[in-house]
Amino acid sequence: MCGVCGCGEGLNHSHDHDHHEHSHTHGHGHGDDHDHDHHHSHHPAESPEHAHASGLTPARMVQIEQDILAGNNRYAAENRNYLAERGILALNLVSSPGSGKTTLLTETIERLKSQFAISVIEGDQQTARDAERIRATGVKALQINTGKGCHLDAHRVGHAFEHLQLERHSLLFIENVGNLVCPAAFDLGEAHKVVILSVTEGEDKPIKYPDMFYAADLMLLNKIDLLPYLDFDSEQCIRYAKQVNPKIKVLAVSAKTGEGMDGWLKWLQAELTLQHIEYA
Ligand SMILES: Nc1nc2c(ncn2[C@@H]2O[C@H](COP(=O)(O)OP(=O)(O)OP(=O)(O)O)[C@@H](O)[C@H]2O)c(=O)[nH]1
Ligand SMILES: [Mg+2]
Repeated sequence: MCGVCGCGEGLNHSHDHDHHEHSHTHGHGHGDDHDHDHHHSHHPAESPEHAHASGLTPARMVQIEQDILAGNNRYAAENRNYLAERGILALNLVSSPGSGKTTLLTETIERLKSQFAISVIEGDQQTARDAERIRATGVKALQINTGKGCHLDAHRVGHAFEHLQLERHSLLFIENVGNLVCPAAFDLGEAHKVVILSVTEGEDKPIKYPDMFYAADLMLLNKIDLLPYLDFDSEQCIRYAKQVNPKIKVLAVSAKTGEGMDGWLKWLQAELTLQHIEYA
């Protein structure tokens, strides 16, 4: 199970390795379309096998949760170094299912692909549908299927870096599993978490799922083309988001009509400039 929320990661999670420090070729046994040598070494306590719930005291569960997150943080630090050494900007896109992450990505890629090298890591419980949607734009994408898992973790994302053979000075999008809870706790080594909230979800989501909005630096309020048909209160939603995270930046967009995309692209370009990733 996932040691953070108890929602089931690891029930089907057959890591086929032991826990000694070693470089390795790694098969996750999840249907990922990769199996490659990797820059990570293994850390003890990084695997969900450590989180069998049955018969454990609450104190032991808390310890397990802390161990899992500490293990993840070590991999995330390795990922961050890997990205920094190569001048790669990585963004972790998080949201509930169906908010429009993949649609926003394909629209963004179409607008930027002639200017920057772009790669995408797609996290979903099942299917390679999103990676196929991304590949249709002509950029490299790797699907990670998490099975029962409810979030991407830094270890698996690190493997994906090598499989994708990320270009120096490029842009990497990581689309996380649709889930407003667990991905908040798992640092992947990204520069920023970007939370996408669609207007069909209700304006109260930032206060109901505060960890995610606290962890994100940018909130994209998507599907604004639907506002005329809804009683969604955008201003209240933004107030709630800033109540949880006063520093969060908010941009309203429609991935469908393209409204607001300029603001998002401007934000991206500022971040790319910070990483010294210049236009081609
Ligand atoms: N009206 C409208 N529909 C949108 C917009 N963006 C996405 N959609 C639709 O929303 C649905 C879900 O979009 P996806 O891009 O698959 O959402 P997702 O967040 O990637 O979904 P998961 O990966 O399953 O979590 C699709 O039917 C899209 O066409 C938008 O801006 N406006
Ligand atoms: Mg998607």
